[in-house]
Amino acid sequence: MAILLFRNGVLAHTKTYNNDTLASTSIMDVMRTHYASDITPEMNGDLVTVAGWIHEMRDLGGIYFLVLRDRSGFMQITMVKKKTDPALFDSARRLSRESVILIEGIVKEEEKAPNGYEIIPQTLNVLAESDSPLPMDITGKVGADIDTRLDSRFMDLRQRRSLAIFVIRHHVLQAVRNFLESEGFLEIHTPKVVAAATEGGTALFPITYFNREAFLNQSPQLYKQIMMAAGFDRVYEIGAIFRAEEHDTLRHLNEATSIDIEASFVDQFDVMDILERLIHEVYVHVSHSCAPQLRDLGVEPVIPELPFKRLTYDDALDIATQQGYSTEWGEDFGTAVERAIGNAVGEHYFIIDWPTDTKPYYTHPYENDQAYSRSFDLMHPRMELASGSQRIHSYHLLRQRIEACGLDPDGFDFYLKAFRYGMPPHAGWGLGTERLIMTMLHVENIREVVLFPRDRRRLSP
Ligand code: AMO
Repeated sequence: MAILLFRNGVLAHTKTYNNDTLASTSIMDVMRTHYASDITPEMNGDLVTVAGWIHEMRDLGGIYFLVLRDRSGFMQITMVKKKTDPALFDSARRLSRESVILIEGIVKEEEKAPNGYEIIPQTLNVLAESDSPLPMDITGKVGADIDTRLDSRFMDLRQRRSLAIFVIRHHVLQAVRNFLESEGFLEIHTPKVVAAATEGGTALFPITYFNREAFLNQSPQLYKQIMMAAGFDRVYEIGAIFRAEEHDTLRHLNEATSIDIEASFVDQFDVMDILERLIHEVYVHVSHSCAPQLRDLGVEPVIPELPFKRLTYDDALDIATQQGYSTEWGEDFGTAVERAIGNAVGEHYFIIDWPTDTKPYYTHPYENDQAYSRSFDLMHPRMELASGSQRIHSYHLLRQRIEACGLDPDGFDFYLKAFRYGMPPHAGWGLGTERLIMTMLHVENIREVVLFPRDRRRLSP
């Protein structure tokens, strides 16, 4: 491994490291002292070491500007020809955009510079040169379609807008964890390679597990329920779910991240209460913690008011009919119907009391009218965000429902077993992380809020 060090623009020396010494020695040589955001005009005269990517360069003949970008922002590096070592000046002018450099320089207060300061370099180390032309423009001058962006995702993610989304995603999940922990939930991790379908037999990705057939998990559903039999009382998981759906839409992925909870000795209304407070908390946390990122995205999330409206399935059906859409009782709502209801309501809302047959086998029917179930969906006006229910905890009823749904109870042995030796009443929900984020940030395409999305056509990068 070789590192080239330029001192005053001249190749000062080349160091060769073996793997053992690389970590300590090379880090010393590339020790950055400041991020862009750490530097202020008041540091006028201070020596700093900054590092990052060359975002832009402007050559005015006698003066050369580099805009250096790091995770925190941009810095203007200014070289006046007459005052700069000619070798350094020339080597700076030969640099290609997006090369990674390290600069030691003096901070100079400068009103006209973007942050009120510029850096006058004393040394410049080229740590990694970038090829050109670049696979896409990230300065915002030339737009790129989503496929071009995803094909070179590492480069696309260098854009402020992309970075902002993932900083916010980090904060969303931090808020989720803090909130659920404050409500007594324990974080768990369940298997992603499984033997049985969770949500019914469709939409499974089969894989070969040694010489047996296995599947990628569609949801932690069965395992989070088993954890209720284990007496863990309140659990949550943030993890990958895999859906082999053929959809090629702006709100479906084949690999998504689900936030799942399950809680014992509660009913569906208790977990709805947790869900709406969690959504509220996430919006508050992001509004407070992510002001610069929200500015980069040009959005101001409106914190939803509590409690959320609750429509029954039958109410929702009436609204759809009033809007000119007909849905048969017992059918799920299609996209257009969902939109029409969402437009009529105009804010987050729940649809409760779904027909039992539209929901999965584990959903508890109402005791007094088995055609309806103790179930709910949480809706944003644009789309469904979460679904959940009171679960069946009786072994016999669950077996019956599995059979009634046309599934073979023998395939669910490991799950059903947990219901035979003391399963408490329980309820829970699954919330799509990507849908929560895309609706909060007014992002059109779900692929934008996933680092490396998996959809019908995309398996790489
Ligand atoms: P459901 O299948 O409704 O319920 O999934 C829950 C939530 O996960 C998100 N989601 C998806 N997001 C993007 N692309 C997909 N293909 C996709 N599929 C699902 C949605 C959805 O509302 N086991 C139940 C949950 C429960 O009852 O606890 C379940 O998986 O936001």
